[in-house]
Amino acid sequence: MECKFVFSIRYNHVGYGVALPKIFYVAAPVAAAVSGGTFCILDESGKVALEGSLGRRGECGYTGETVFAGDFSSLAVPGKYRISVKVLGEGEIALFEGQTRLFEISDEWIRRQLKANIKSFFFQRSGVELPVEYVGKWARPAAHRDDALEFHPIMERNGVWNAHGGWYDAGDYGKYIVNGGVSVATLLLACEMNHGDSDILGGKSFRPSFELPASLLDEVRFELEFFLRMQDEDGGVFFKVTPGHWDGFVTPADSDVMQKRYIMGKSTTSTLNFAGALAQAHRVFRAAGGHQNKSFAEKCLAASLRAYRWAVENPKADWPHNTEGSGGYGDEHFDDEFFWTRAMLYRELREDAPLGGDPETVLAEDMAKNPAEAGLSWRDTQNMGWIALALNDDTAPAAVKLREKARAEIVRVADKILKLQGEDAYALSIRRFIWGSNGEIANHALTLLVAYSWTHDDRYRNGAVELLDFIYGRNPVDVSFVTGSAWSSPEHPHHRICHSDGVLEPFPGLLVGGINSDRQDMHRKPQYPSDLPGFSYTDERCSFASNETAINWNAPLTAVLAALSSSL
Ligand code: 9MR
Repeated sequence: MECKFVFSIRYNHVGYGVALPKIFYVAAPVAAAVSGGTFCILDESGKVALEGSLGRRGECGYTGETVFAGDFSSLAVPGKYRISVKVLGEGEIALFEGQTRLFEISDEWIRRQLKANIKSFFFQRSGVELPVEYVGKWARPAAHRDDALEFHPIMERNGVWNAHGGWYDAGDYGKYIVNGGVSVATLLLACEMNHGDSDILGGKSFRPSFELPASLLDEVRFELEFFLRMQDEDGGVFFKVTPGHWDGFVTPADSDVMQKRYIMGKSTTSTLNFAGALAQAHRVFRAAGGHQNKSFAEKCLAASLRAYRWAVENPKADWPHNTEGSGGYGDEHFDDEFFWTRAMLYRELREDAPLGGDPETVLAEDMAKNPAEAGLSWRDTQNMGWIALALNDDTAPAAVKLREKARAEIVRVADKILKLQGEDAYALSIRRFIWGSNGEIANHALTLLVAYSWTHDDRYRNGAVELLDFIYGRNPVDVSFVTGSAWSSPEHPHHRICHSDGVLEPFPGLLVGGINSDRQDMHRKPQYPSDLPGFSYTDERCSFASNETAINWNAPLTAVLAALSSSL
């Protein structure tokens, strides 16, 4: 199939930060004999604000393009601008002339997107009414109360269980502890990081500054209350709440009438996702101050400890192999989840953490077994452990030693990310477009900003900004991947609520999975624009492999925007 893109200007469709890097690309067909090019930045009235020339960045294997770059970082006057380019061939013949739409130079757009992103979690709430004063035309009645669910037949267990609340995972109506755990933990990290590096315990800073129905901390608590309900009497944590069969594109209220929902499974991974997230919640809620937060923090820590003990006694409890009505989130490697939990418990309890041995020795073994990755994922969670230790402000010598080691490890992967970005035409650090590639990209940006939080090395922050540029439009498919963020944003995400609520536009602030060269949805006949891997995205409801939204992709984006906005 011929690629529909010929020459294209690829840029951040939303905006660029005032004092941050401002780089755009021009993608040309490889066959075009480009000799160079020039650009100018025009302000809203068409006046030239800056002029420059294009430099060759390199060939892009996954799109079949040659990519050129223009840099207008020195333009630091807030306002609305467009880019105008002229690409030249041999003999100075113009091969292409074009202009972009208007975009912003401001810091405000970063805060605006942060707010939208936080609010998208409110939109994902299950079991409660979303009133019109908070969500306008997207209001919906309470459904899926889930307060007296039977156990799925595979569990062979009688009785009912209250699993009220929590976020829907994605475009489906399932609620999962694996994935919910890494998502809520990432948002807790956003609270920690937004507080500035001298005081990493925070979360409070969101309260006065965001005119949301709930602050980020309140939103996080909504999920954590659901988590607490998912803990069994013996300390183990149920795996998921699932409808009996996959829902159609119906509202939560209709799904409630049409389908029975169940509690399903209890695994080592779900129990450790819970334990890791709740130990971190102890830190964040205690630091938020106030009697209520403090007693909630204590409750979280006690629940975390009970869960950890269960996991130690049940170190190989498998995930429920049933995907008749919800996703699998199957993971057979538990070392990373153990490390995550132990690091979090150590940060809260120091030497008293019941890690089955001297905590420093146990953690040193965990570190050796679980090298950091460029980013977190629902499956590979060890970075949570590394980050907890790296951000530990404990001045005890053992904690300082672990902190230094963790910081060096995070800097190692951050440097690797930068190197990979430097070698890629679109400044990406991923080497394959998987399901949820935007989540992976956001997670790499988060690693860079974690490294930035103590190094203050601008290269890390700049790398993160370039990854954000990709998410907001500087990509092969010319899409700003967050709903409602720009003219090019997804309009038809694979999301049951968005497609059944009778509102034309999807709720704003939802990050979709993005380019996915595995295209697991081909049987649904999506119209991908080209066969090349870099064009594996389509804004169609049927494309669950490229156009779904999920909490574990939104969470790192929230954390990145939170960390970035607090660094400005
Ligand atoms: O994000 C998950 C991805 O890594 C897996 O490859 C995929 C298939 O198992 O599932 C994705 O997660 C989905 C989950 O199973 C159910 N809710 C929607 C999630 C996002 O598509």
